[in-house]
Amino acid sequence: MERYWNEEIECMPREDMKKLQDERLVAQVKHVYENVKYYHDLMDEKGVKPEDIKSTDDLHKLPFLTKADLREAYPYGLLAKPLSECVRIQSTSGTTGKRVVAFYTQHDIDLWENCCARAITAAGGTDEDVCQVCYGYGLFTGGPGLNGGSHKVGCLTLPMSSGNTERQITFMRDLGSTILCCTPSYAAYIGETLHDMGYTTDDIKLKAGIFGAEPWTEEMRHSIEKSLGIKAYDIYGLTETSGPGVSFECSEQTGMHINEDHFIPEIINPDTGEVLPEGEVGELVFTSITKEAFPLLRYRTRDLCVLSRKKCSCGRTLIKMSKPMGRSDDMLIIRGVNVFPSQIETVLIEQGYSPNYLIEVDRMNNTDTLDISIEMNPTQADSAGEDIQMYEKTLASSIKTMLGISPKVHLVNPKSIARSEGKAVRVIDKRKLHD
Ligand code: DLL
Repeated sequence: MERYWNEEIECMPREDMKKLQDERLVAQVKHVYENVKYYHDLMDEKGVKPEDIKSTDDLHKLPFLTKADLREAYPYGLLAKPLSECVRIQSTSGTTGKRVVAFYTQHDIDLWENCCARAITAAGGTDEDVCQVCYGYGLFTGGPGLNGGSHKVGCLTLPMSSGNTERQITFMRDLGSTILCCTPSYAAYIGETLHDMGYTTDDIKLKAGIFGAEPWTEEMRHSIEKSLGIKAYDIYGLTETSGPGVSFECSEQTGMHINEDHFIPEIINPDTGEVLPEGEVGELVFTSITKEAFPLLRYRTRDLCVLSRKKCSCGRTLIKMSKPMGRSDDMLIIRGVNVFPSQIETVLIEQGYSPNYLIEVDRMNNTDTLDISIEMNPTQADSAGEDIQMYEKTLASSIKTMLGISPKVHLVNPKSIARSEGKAVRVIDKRKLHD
């Protein structure tokens, strides 16, 4: 039986949800216009007044906000509440440029944790569960968000943070953890370590995982589900809109339900800004209609995906977004061809390799080069040189079929590629160093 954290909202008829969004949007635009000079100026520049926004049908009239705006307004320029009412900051893990800092009132923390509680409940979580949270804690939103959601649901919460993987497994076994929250790449590493320590899925009690914060493929999902003996659920979010829990997967696992009572999604053409109809791939844009301290209107996430209002068997009426195919700025353009790391991941897991790989892009004699290091399977490790060359050729040809360009594939020793405890780094683009 499907369980809901807030059935009234999660299964609300579309017309009622639209009415709720209309009211909240009108109030939010007024709040932002009156309290955030930066956005007030953007609206004035575009000639839009709060009175022009009468419902969600007018959303397209508002100006976009981008990461560049957040950097320009750093640190306090987009704050919509006095500091005396703010109780927390979180920040992005970005390594380039200024960090993005998001602010929360107690109301904002509550709504965020409730969104995470919806995700945990959709994954089957109840107050009987033991929830092991191995996302990073601190400025990163993963640990604090799922920790808060887990408390709300009433799970016994293990605030492990990431790292020290053998200790994670010891706790998981000793305390009988039933739900695991971490990045998919760390979940894969935990599964690998479990088996390396001589255990099987019979030695643990896990039943579900709530994995997000980075792109991952269906093939990766199946591989994690098998190695940990669980059902793996996707969860999405970004620091700018609060953190994890903007959307979450249900039992149907065909996309993530967006918490539309808090976040209005749009899909736009990333080049022209034009709003695209449902079903078309484009850049996801969010307007947060309930946040007080850091309410972003029409924030461009740079994540590429598709929205769908197809009826869901779980009973939720919340719109669904597809797994993001990656960020528009993560997409590699190699010899003029668009390449997402996830395409390579699909091929290698399909062919029975582990999801441990590293993509290196460089430029030699004005031509882009693509080198992919992939770990051999332990059974291949003792193969003769010619056999390894044959495996490499087979992989290279499948990847060429997928991408349309030829890579150089290097099979490397098992366990020689660094494992990730948080967001995996799968790409090194050396061309940027020459620019
Ligand atoms: O990654 C928040 C989060 C924590 C989400 C834990 C889920 C679980 P940021 O560090 O600000 O916040 O990074 C946000 O990560 O714009 C996407 O590009 C990517 N991302 C997040 N979730 C997913 C997902 C957190 N499920 C950026 N699938 C977003 C693919 C994801 N990409």
